[in-house]
Amino acid sequence: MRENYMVDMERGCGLALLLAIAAIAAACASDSNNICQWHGEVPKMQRRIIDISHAYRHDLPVWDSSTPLGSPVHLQHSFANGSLFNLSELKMGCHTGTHVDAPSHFLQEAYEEGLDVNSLDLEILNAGLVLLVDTPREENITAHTMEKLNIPFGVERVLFRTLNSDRRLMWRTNFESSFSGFTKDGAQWLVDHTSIKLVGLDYLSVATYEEAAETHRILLRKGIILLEGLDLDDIEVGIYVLHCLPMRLINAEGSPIRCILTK
Ligand SMILES: *[C@@H]1O[C@H](CO)[C@@H](O)[C@H](O)[C@H]1NC(C)=O
Ligand SMILES: *[C@@H]1O[C@H](CO)[C@@H](O)[C@H](O)[C@H]1NC(C)=O
Ligand SMILES: CC(=O)N[C@H]1CO[C@H](CO)[C@@H](O)[C@@H]1O
Repeated sequence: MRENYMVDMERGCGLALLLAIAAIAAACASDSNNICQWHGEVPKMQRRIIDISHAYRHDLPVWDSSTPLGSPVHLQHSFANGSLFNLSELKMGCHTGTHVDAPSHFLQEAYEEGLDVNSLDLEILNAGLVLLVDTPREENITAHTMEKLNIPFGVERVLFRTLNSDRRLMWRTNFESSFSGFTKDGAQWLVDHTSIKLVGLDYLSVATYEEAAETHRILLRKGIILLEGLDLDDIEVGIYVLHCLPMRLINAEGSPIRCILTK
């Protein structure tokens, strides 16, 4: 089972709150005009966090490669080198592991317009409702599949869990080109019949290997944000709040991204 854990906001913020309350109390004590009227309860907030990002493990599969990732972190300065600190360099592809695609990944005009990862809309990536669905395992995500899934109009973010999760493809060291994803007609159907602005899938591409370029173009042309390489294991189908933050990489057509769900 995946590691689900509870975050007790009260505990994390306890010290900060105490300090704030002490400061308010001090201000109030010396306040003759009585501006300190706040007597509310300290709010309690408890929510479950589900991490849907893969760790950058050394055995993570890499697109079109039979060699897994290895370590992307390389020590440059260390105690062994007479330095007073350890300092590493990060070196990996922008589309490694759990990542996001920007329109400039497949569209020349988007590249020219500067539609890099830094231009992606955080309103869509962050703090919005998302629907997790299971796709029929016997087919790729075609127009027919999309029709069957019957995603209500108005839903803007959808994570599609496919056969890839059953096959545990993100846990294999070899790249597997027979992974499930959107076909061209599936992408076209999504663009024509839904209000979806963000699509997430459980392998390194939202589009099938064979139709990768054209399918990406159909989705990216409409400004749909594509999350790839998500870890959707052991999560109940349903509605969650999605929180994703890419790096602000200028000119990059993709970025590693940390995505979590809250319930
Ligand atoms: C710091 O560098 C030393 C080598 O000098 C190494 O053994 C150690 O693992 C490094 N620690 C971290 C956290 O990178
Ligand atoms: C999806 O398409 C790929 C080709 O890109 C194919 O290898 C795979 O078998 C298809 N999956 C299903 C479930 O039909
Ligand atoms: C001169 C020296 O000690 N070089 C080392 C600096 O640190 C790197 C990474 O730990 C080593 O590979 C070098 O041998």
